[in-house]
Amino acid sequence: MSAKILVIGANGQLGSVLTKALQNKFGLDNVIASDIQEAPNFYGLFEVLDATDRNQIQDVVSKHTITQVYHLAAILSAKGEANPLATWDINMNMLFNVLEVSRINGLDKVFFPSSIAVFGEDAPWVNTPNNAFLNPATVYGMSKAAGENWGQYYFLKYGLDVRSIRYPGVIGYQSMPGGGTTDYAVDIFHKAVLEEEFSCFLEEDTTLPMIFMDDAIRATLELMEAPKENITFRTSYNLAGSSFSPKDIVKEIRVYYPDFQVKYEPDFRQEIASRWPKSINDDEAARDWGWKPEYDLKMITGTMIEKLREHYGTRSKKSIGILL
Ligand code: AKB
Repeated sequence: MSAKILVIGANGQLGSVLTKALQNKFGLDNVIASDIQEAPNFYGLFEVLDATDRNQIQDVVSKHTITQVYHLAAILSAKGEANPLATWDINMNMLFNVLEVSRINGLDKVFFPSSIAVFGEDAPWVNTPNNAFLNPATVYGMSKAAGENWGQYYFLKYGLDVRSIRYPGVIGYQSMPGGGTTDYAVDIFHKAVLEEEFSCFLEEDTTLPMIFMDDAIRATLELMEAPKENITFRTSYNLAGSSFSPKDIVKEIRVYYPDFQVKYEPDFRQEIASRWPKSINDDEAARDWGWKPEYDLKMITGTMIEKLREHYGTRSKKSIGILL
């Protein structure tokens, strides 16, 4: 039987791009996108779905004879701190609903995104290993660490094939992030191309693990394609792209926009970022399913600027560089 895929959280930063990639791979009729409201100009099959309601997930799974779920809906690290108990409730209940519906309906595979937010002060900050101690300091990080263990539990107890990646901050031109601590790293490119000053909510030398959207999508598809017996981590896989700070990005952007201005106005998100790793060791992902990132900061910067110039239709006189 061919795969019938349900994407939950299809309007999000990762979900919107992953949905297109899945449509290309499995065919338009085999991917059902869902979110709490339909995105404008969405192309394909869409269901309005509130994942905190288990019956709604069950109805969509039955209606479309779903065989795989990619559950991407979550409240992220920064937004989650505004209402910790509600964040825990929503993130955990959505996951329980997905796991239970998947178990009851005998689904083939489930994808659950985790995050570098699972790490806290007691994990090594550099080259953080897959099995480092997890003591997250945000509710989002706590919900991801707990979620990883629930995924493993459903695999061990029920044989449900749950797979997971710990994403770094994702940088892409296709969509905007919302509510995360790494969001600045997308916003900064938009401001550069629009030739506006950028106000950065992190300090200039805050190095964090990041990954380009195309790498993040490829990693997800590669993990989900890998033979079941290769998956030795049933909690989640570390995933590295490239690590850099706001200052590093600004330096690369100034190759194209020498007058680009940034002011640093750190807020509560600085404290979140300060407890996250600076770089990630992803040897297990490389070993088990052949993971290898392609994009470094130079390539990310070049691609972001090229694509955002196309998007905004700007060809600034002040900017220089290979893309003009
Ligand atoms: C966030 O900043 O909360 C997310 C993440 C790293 O999981 N982008």
